[in-house]
Amino acid sequence: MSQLKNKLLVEIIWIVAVIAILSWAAVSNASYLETNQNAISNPANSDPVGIVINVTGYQWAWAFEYPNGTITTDKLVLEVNQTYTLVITSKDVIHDLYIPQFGVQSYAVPGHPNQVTIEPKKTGTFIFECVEYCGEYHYEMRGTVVVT
Ligand SMILES: [Cu+2]
Repeated sequence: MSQLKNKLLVEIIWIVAVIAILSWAAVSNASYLETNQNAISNPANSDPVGIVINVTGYQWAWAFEYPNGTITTDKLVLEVNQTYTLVITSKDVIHDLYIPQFGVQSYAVPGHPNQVTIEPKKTGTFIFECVEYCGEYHYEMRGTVVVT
């Protein structure tokens, strides 16, 4: 009988511990994304919001074109508290832009632009990378997002 009680106690401790750990992970993840950056996915046919940056993936780099015509490769420069729409496409094969600290992941598909709206809430240097295997030098498709 007491062995059964012990098993029940262990079972209850396990259930409570798992719920506590998962709750902590969910809350800390949500607040991390909330306090760091803010990203909203936009359907490609909706109007872009804020400053438009054309993002082109190609084998094997990313090009970011700003409204004044400046193009940077492998570095995305943004201002804090400014709204941007990234219009993401590809010159060749399918790529996938991933900016983990912005909660952004979007395919770059030739002839089919995807839009993501972001508003950096914090200054700093973050990373981006391609997360769709796109050929021999796929691993070179990474760089930094600099928020000033
Ligand atoms: Cu790629």
